[in-house]
Amino acid sequence: MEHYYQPEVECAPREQIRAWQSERLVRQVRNVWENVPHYRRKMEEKGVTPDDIKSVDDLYKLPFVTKADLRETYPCGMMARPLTDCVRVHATSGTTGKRVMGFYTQHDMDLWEDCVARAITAAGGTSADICQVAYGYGMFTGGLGFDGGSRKVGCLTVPISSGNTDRQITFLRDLGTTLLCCTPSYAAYLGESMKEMGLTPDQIPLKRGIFGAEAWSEEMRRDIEETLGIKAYDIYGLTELSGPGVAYECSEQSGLHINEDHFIAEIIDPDTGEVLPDGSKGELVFTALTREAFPLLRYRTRDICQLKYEACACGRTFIKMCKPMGRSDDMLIIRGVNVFPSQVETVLLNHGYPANYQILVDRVRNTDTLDIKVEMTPEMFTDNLGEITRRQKELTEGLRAMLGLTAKVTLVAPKSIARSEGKAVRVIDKRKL
Ligand code: DLL
Repeated sequence: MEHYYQPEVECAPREQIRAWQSERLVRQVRNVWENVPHYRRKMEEKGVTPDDIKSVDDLYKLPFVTKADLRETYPCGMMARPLTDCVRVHATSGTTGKRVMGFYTQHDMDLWEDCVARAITAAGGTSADICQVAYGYGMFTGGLGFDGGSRKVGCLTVPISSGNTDRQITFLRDLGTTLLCCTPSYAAYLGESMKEMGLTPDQIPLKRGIFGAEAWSEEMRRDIEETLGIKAYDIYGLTELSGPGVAYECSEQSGLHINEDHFIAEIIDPDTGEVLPDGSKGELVFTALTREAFPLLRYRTRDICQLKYEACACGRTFIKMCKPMGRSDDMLIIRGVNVFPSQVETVLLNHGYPANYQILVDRVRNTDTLDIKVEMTPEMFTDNLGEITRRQKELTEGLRAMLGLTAKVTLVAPKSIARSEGKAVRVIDKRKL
């Protein structure tokens, strides 16, 4: 039994979706040309005018928007509406010095919440669900984005926000929460904490979870599903394009349907900017077709991804993106080798280490060092040094096979690496300091 929130859109014929996209693109390009001087300048530099854009086929003619454009025009320079027309602003944390703000009219809020409602419904959520929103509320888009979507579906919405694990578990049990929304790393942590309290999956009322805002592997999905006794679905989005709900998983759990009536996705070569053929791996670029206040065209996300064009068994006709494989700017270059944190995570999970880990990179006497701290779970904890050395060696071998690099692996006691309630901090690169 498949669930849809807006079947007339989510399952529309491909030609219809393309027609919507072309019509909306033409309108949006004109809107941006008339209202966003920075982008108009970029178009003029490229020799493009709105008359050159007649359909989706002309998209490639438009200039990209990058984080640098957002910085240059911070905070309001890419807006197409005055602040007085807006009802909401969200922002990224800006811990890396790259704060981004996004603005919304009431219309933008409505469409964004529809996207999140589609995601909740695709994950099997209905008005009978009790939805605990454990993403952070506030400037981060996770909490309030899910809040809006959950209320649209008609779920009883629990706006608990992130953190305070004991309180999360108390509400979850007292209310009988059936749907949990938070980052995957926090879901794993909640699962671990409940296991320690002696709760088995059948004693946990949860049925499903929608987790996103950071990369997580299939191995991590299996682990969360087992500990919490749920089905775990992925959701993708970014502040620049509204927040959660740009793409969402359905019952097939094999890629995330892109809300193509609102966003056009492209895959480009991150080095040359060239659009790559269907099915290639590269940088994901989005064009926002319906946003009024902050309409970005061809926005470079820095996320490395692949698009899937095959028909989906769920009946939705929107194309799918695979789980993002990392960010082009998250990629570490260690002793000349490209390393994505997700590759390290896959090796650890394949070797049975579902808990926390941290990647530390430094440079000693002009040579990069790679140290990986891996937490043991309470069940695997031992103080037998011989056994620890054997396991560390085994992991070092596994990592060498995956990365082509030798890492120094240290197994550490359960819960000795600090937990994050939002996005996990997995990499500490001291070379940049
Ligand atoms: O993380 C919005 C969001 C909130 C998505 C809640 C899903 C759930 P930002 O803080 O602007 O927005 O971060 C956006 O996070 O470019 C990706 O690199 C990463 N990201 C988001 N979702 C996923 C995901 C929110 N499902 C950046 N898998 C994006 C992998 C993700 N990475």
